Amino acid sequence: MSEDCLFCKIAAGEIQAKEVYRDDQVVAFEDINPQAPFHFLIVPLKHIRTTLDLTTADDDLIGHIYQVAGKIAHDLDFSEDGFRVVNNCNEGAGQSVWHLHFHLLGGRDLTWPPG
Ligand code: IU
Repeated sequence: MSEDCLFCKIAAGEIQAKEVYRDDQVVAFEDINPQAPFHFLIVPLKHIRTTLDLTTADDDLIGHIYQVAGKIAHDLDFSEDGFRVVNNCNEGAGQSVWHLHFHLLGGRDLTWPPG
């Protein structure tokens, strides 16, 4: 756990979030500023600052995150209409919280390319 990291505190249960999924590797919760009818953040319990800090030791974790994304979309019944998994890496791409997270978006038409 990293001191003063919001998502570490949510992962540790010290700050409440509207959780939709949790296991021994990740927690997923509603984004506080949703950009789609379904907008969740899938966050590893382990503190990783950005995508650039991943190592081969995290390969299974990243695979697991994608599997969890599909499970949430399926369980909440928006998988068939389409969904998107997004990771913003560094400020230029819009990263604002410095703990690795994946946005899971669905429930509306998602345009391409993203802004
Ligand atoms: P970003 O890719 O780092 O910009 O995503 C951070 C997300 O975290 C963003 O969509 C925020 O709305 C969201 N968020 C949140 O859900 N709860 C919070 O307390 C804070 C940010 I601060």
